[in-house]
Amino acid sequence: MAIALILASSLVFMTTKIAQCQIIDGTFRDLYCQQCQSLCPMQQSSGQTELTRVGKAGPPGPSGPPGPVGTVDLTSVERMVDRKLNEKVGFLFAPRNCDNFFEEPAKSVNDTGGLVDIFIPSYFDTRQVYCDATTDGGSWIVFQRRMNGQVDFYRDWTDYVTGFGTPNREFWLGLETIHQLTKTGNTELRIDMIDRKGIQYYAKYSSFYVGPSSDKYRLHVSGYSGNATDSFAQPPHPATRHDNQRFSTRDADHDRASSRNCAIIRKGGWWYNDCQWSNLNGKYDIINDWPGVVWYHGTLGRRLYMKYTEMKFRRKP
Ligand SMILES: [Ca+2]
Repeated sequence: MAIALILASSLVFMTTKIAQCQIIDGTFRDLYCQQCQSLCPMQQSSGQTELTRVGKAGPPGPSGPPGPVGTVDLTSVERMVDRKLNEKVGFLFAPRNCDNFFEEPAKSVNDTGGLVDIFIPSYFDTRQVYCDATTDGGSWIVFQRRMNGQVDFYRDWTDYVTGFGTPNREFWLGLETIHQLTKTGNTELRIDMIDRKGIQYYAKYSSFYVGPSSDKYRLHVSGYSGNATDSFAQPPHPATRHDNQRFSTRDADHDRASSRNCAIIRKGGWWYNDCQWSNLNGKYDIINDWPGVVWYHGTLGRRLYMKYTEMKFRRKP
C-alpha cells in the first residue's frame, strides 16, 4: 500500500513538472529548470531559449543567390481561370447586338447570318437571337420569320410575350425581348418579304420601338421607305393603321375594333386596329383572304400573300 502511494505521488509530481516545464518554457528561470532539461529534451534542443537568455538577435545576414526559375505552366493556369470565369460570369462579356457578328463565336452560321447569344442587361442573362449580318449593311436582330408554315402563329398572349419557334427557322422572338431591345428608341425596322410569285419586297422604317407590358407592347413606328408601300405604320385607311396600336392575340383583345377581336377574325397576333392592312403573323396556308400572311400593296392595289417574311431591327447607324 505504501509503495503504491509513493508511486502515485511520484507520477503526480512528474506530471506537474512536465506541465510547468511547458508553461515556463522560453525563459527557463524557474526552479525546475534543471528538471526541465531532463524532462523536456526536445524543447531544449530548439536553442531558442538559450539565445533569449544570452542576448538580442544579431542583424540579418546577406541575401542568398536567386533561386531557379519556377516551372508553373502559366498558360494552363490562364486557361483554367478563363474557363472558371466563363462558367460564372462569361455571359457578361457576350455581345449586346449583332454589330460584330462575324467576329463573334456564332453558334451557327450561313451565308447571311446566324445564331448568337446576346446579353440583355435587364434580364442579366443572354438570349439567343438570329443575326442578319448582310442585308442592307447587316447588324439586324431578326424577331419574326415565316418560311414554310410549319409553326402555328395563331397563339395566345403568353406565347407572343415569351416567344416561340426556332430562331433559325420559323419563329417569333417574343414581345418582352423585343421591348427590352428597342426601348431606348434608337432602333430602326426592316421587313423583308417574298410573295407567292417569288417577287421580293421590303419596307424599312427609320424609327421603331415596342412599349412595355403595362402598355400591351404598343407599337411605335414611322419613317417608311422601300418598295412594298407603307401598309404597316400609316396605310391609307386610318382605321387600319398599326402605329400606336397595342398588341392583340386571340385571348387578349386590345384592338380598337369595339367588341370584336381582330386577332380571332384575322387568325394571328398583331398590332391590330380595326382591323389591319398587314397581317404577317396570319395563317400561312390562306392565300385568298385577309387572315393569310398578307401585306397590302397600295400601288398595285391588291393584297400580296407572302411565302417568306423576316422582321428585324437594329440600332440606328
Ligand atoms: Ca376589340
